[in-house]
Amino acid sequence: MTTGKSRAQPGKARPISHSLGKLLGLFSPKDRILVTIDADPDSMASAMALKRLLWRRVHKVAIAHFNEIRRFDNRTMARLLKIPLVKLNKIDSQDFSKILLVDGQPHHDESLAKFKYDAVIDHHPIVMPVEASFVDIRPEYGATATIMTEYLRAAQIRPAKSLATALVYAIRSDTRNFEAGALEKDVNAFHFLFPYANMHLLSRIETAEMGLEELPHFQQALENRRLRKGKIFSYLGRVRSHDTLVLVADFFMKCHEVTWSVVFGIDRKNLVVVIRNDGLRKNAGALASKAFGAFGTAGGHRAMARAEIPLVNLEDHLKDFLEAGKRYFESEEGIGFRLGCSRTKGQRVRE
Ligand SMILES: [Mn+2]
Repeated sequence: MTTGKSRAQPGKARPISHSLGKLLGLFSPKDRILVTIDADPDSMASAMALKRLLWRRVHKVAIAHFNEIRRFDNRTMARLLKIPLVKLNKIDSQDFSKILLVDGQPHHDESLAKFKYDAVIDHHPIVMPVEASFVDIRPEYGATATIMTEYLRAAQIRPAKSLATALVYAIRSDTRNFEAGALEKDVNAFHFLFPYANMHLLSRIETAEMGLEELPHFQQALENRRLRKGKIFSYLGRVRSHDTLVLVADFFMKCHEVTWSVVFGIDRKNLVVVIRNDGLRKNAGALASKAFGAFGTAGGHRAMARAEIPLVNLEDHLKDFLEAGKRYFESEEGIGFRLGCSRTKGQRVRE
């Protein structure tokens, strides 16, 4: 990394203490800083860490997100950790002397691309050059929160409870609880942060998966459930979003007797099927393609799959289709669908 105009250069090990000096060197006490994010746990935590790093070094720091925050865990995180977020379209960038971006790159969204950045700190792969006075992109890190934790450590800052909790959740979230792409650096950052984090806040954020408006769907899912030989089947009728079907399908899998969970529901103009299994010698993706590929889009992985069938393809066969679907999953060999297929307009598409 060089001073002045700098471009991201992957693959070079750069000591954080060196980068810290360069980063802090950008700012003066009169600066009014805008940090733009695509709000998710990693970007929110990274922006908080950046705000902490700049504390008493600049006049003020605002964190602005352009996206709608829909996920309940993210909303709970912002609320419980009191993350001072503002909506990007509600602010005037002219009020700020420097604009920063964390956990993303300008080309990731048009809302970000319109700014000229002073600093970009990120861990996503570099697919095109990123131009800013300061660029620190480390694709070898599982989370930007890990990079920011290293900055805090280099600056000898002990994170407050809410900041540490945010960073811990961000690392867990971006590395899918260390299942995907977790590296020694992410684990090290996690170990450093853990004693400062608040476990009650963390578990509250983690368990906040839904709102009360989902409960009637659960009630219906339980009433409609059919269980045979470890396979559970339910139809929820119309739902607000297919996320509800995922919540219900995952919920059924919590029962230790259940090996397959298949949940049907109607989301806008599609019949949506969410399939889960215990992942033991089963293939949900193959089953979804086989059962539903002829009617709409279907596919997925070994343990999870989804199919979306345009209602127009089923015409007035919805009831028969659901009945056939239930029988299909209940039968041990699989009996296949017998519907008026000649009348359907679907085609086989893999997800
Ligand atoms: Mn990230």
